[in-house]
Amino acid sequence: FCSVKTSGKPAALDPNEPQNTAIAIYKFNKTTKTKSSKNNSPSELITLNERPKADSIVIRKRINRETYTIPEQCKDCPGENGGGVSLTANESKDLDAVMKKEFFNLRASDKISLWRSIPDTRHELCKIVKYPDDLPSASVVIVFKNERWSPVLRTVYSVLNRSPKKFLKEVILVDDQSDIEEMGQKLDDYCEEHFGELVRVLRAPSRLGLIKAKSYGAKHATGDVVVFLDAHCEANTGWLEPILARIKEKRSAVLCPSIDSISDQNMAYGNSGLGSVGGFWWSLHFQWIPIPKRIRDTQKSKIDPYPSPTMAGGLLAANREYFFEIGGYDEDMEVWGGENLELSFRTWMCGGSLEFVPCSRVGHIYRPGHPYNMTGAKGKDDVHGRNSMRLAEVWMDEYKRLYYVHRGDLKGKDYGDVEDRRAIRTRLNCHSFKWYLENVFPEKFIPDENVLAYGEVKNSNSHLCLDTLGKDEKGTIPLSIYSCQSTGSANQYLSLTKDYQLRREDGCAVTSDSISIVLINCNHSDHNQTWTHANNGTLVHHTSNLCLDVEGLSSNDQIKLKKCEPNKLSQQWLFKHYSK
Ligand code: UD2
Ligand code: MN
Repeated sequence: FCSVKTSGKPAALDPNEPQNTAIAIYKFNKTTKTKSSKNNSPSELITLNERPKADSIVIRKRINRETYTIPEQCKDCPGENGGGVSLTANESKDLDAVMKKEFFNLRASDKISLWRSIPDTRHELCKIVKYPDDLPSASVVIVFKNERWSPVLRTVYSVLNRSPKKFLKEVILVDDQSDIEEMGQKLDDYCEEHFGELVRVLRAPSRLGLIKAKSYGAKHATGDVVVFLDAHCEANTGWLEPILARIKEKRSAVLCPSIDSISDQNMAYGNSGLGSVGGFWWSLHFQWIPIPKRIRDTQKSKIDPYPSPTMAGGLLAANREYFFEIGGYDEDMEVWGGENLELSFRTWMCGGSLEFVPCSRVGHIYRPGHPYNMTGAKGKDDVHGRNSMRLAEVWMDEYKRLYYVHRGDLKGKDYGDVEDRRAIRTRLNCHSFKWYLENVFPEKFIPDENVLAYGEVKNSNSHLCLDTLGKDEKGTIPLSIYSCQSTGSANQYLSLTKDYQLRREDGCAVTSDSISIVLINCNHSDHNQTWTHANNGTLVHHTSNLCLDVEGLSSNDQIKLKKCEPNKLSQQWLFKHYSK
């Protein structure tokens, strides 16, 4: 089918321009139908033959923002007050297929009102703060690729209905070439009818990937502050004012609301508390960590914004001009990943600050996968790898070596041109990454600095090395053995610290049964985590007084503790590097 909107004039970007319409042509070719399309549920998939042009933004009837009224909430609907939703047996039919495709429970989401109530998860103190009347205005930019109707519209409603009208300039939806019919013309029509000028829908000229799509949205924004949200969020009561107030106070503060969780299983809204900051793994993945005491100590009140070394990436706000002054996003990063650490490092290194705002709360559906293709033109199937390589090469100085410990395979690979990005460092006279580590993130463990020994740990009498066998960095993981990889491998890279931890990044070796070894979260006060590397080569676990021993073991086995015997070759170990 085909739907055409016409106007005498090309689209104008200026929302103050009193034009009502712009050309937007969509030709849809139905090619696939999913099962659920039979009962007219919003799961129909189509292939779009031709996209509307980049700037064919639908400028709508000038509905005065004052005429937008908050719809009544549906008191008896499922999911109210942030509750989880249960499905009937019939509704749960083929739910697995839905979960596999969407990576969250779309059926549950579709049962919930687009404008539902959620618990106010703010700390009590937040509720009595009085914010100034003259805060800067905000443009909320929401990018989406293959996101579904109900979570996207619920994001929009939550923003419109929980932001003071006078501070909300606009909501900009950027469609990054979604393959979902309802997110085309139907979305435009719905927004036009319900929100008027408050919500603009932009169509990406080509698949941009989330990083460029955010940039694209921000470039079209007109508010003083740009706020990015993912397209499956719910903004909570009073979420906007504390952000705007802090930016008014400090122009160079890049701010993140506290991210509450919305269950991917049943859409229950959960309070994530006040306890975290962002960190990173040397593999350049994001990590949540508890707020270090050093940071807590700087807060006068526990509801004050507090510094965080990094951000998760999705939910953030910045003075719009400042955001572009410090370099916006790296537009050669593709699809997904890396931009959050890049912006975090850059903000800190170039004179700004990255802060979490406890009184601003926004829920987000964490999904275990992506409902879109993750292939980039340059980064192919490893867009995170290439994006991270760009950020390491530009921002991490000599510490990029630690990324390449994880990604030795990327060494020498093409990561595109980064001269423009390096020019930002020169232009803004930014600090070094070493400065960042020392001043912004002193808790970050550097595996090869200030330690007794590091690198692969080889048994003297065999070709076997200690190895984490590719297990994730998070949680408890067994410590095993595997043939030594002469080219180096992050799985075999351990450190012996000056306070006697045998560790791999944040995982420290312990035993619970005096036989097998696991890596658990490092804790300096846990004596179970201390080891001695004796002159005879043994690795002695302090509390059990037993030694690591490969006797009788082969590749892939978990390493064992045995009674220490001097001169027993299977108990003798050699680190690749010893500090002088
Ligand atoms: C997290 C961030 C996300 C981004 C990402 C790293 C949170 C809550 N989310 O991943 O914002 O920083 O880490 O890059 O911190 N999208 C597009 N085009 C694409 C791909 C995605 O527009 O090609 C949209 C997508 O529909 C969604 C947003 O970008 O609205 C973020 O994607 P996600 O939700 O899949 O990312 P997430 O939460 O896993
Ligand atoms: Mn997300």
